[in-house]
Amino acid sequence: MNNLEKTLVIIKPDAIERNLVGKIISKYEDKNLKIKELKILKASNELLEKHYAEHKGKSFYNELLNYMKSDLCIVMILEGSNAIESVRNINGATDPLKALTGSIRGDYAFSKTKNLVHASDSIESAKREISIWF
Ligand code: 3AN
Repeated sequence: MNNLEKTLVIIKPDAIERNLVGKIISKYEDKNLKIKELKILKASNELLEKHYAEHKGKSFYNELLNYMKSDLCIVMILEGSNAIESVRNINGATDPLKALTGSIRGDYAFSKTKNLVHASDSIESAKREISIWF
């Protein structure tokens, strides 16, 4: 397979609360991405501080961490051809107003913080994030 990559995906608490988990996972499976690992957990502050280290000090950082640790997250490693870009396209832009219809955020998100999913944005981030969560 061309450019076989692994990426880390987090299905965030708002997606679980809104019963969107099945729809979200189907979108990845429909694009031939395979689930290699999957778990559900309530993330600790320490884990989230590592994961979101690049956003420390930004205006939305505290709100983001408080939200992410407020309830369960599902975290997965997906593998497939060009998985990193493929999953980012399926997720859509961070801002739900800019996310294209057909993407997860374009179809279902209304908030920049509670935006349903996270996915690694590069090979380096994927390696780093996988080592943090698994
Ligand atoms: P993405 O998840 O699209 O890669 P990042 O990595 O830039 O976005 O931001 C990490 C998370 O921080 C986003 N998923 C979102 O929940 C939150 N976030 C980013 N920018 C903002 C913002 N301007 N206001 C509120 N929350 C934000």
